[in-house]
Amino acid sequence: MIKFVHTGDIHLGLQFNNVSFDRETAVTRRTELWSTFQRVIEYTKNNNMDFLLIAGDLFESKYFTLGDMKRLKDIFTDAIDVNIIIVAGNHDYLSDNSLYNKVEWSNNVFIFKGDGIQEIDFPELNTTIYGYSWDRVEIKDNQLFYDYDFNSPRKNKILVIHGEISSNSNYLPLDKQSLNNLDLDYIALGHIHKPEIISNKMAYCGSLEPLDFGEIGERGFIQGSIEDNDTKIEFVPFSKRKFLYKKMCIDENMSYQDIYKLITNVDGNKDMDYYRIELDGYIQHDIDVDSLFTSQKDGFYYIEKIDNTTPDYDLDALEHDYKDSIIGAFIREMKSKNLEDTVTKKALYYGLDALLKGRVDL
Ligand SMILES: [Mn+2]
Repeated sequence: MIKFVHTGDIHLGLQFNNVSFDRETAVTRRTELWSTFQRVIEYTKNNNMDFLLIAGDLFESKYFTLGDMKRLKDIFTDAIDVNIIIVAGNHDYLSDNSLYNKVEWSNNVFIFKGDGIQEIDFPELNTTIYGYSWDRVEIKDNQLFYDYDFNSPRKNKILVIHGEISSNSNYLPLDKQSLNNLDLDYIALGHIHKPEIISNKMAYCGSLEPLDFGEIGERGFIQGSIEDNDTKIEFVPFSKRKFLYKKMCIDENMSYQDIYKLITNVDGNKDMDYYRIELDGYIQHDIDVDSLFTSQKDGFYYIEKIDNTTPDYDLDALEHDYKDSIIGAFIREMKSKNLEDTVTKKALYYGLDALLKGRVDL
């Protein structure tokens, strides 16, 4: 039997410029990518894994330094009994001056290089690993499988590749049926950041740590074993933090304190996770949504807001205060229609927003 961990899309070095993080949160997140990756290495050592499969986008070439690469080398050297298999993806593709070529790797590290699919043989483990490394930033046309024979005599056969299961993609389009038809025991896929077990012989590991609010929910790696051509795989949640998106519906009967408690009582791990909370519905017009969120800061590791509320006006008071102006006339006109109708009510509120504040938020 052989045992493996399949990871990828780690994006070491990422700057988090595209996320609404402040500098400190971004710097912390960068260090967490490293520490979680190091935890994976410890995991493979402690669980006597034969292979660590890294299916591309191990690092961000744009931000990675030679110092970072040496650090990676030392981490791998530390796991000398684990065979570490690396294919490059679109973010760490192998150009001539790739940092992958600038360090002396320990002999447990195998990086796929060269044109097309290559194979690395592990006779003592009765295993052949096939792989393909990107050598450019986009690959639209996939000719890789047309004339390649996966004909190794070894019992266990694995393919590691970074690409997108799709008929039309700039990121190495892969055809699920063609992959299924290959005579392989496991296909370790990278590129899609959402983990997905496609079959008992094929999976996307997903990102190891989620990278932004586009990556909601559990992240981790795939762990598997192959024995007599019987492949077993499972997803292992492993990320330090999660990104969560929570939508909360409120109404004009709720006080500041009611809404405050609703946010405070959100489920999940508030000390650890990144929360994006959306407020929807009518809100008493004198409740300050910014304050509702800033006052939560102590209770959350990270919280940000999406404010989709509509201020609820005291129509009678407004009508009285503005009885001689266009605002009073507007309220009277709209009241003569059916305010139970949500469209009419919205029209009234947008109109009041425009008249009273000189703005409309749509
Ligand atoms: Mn990626």
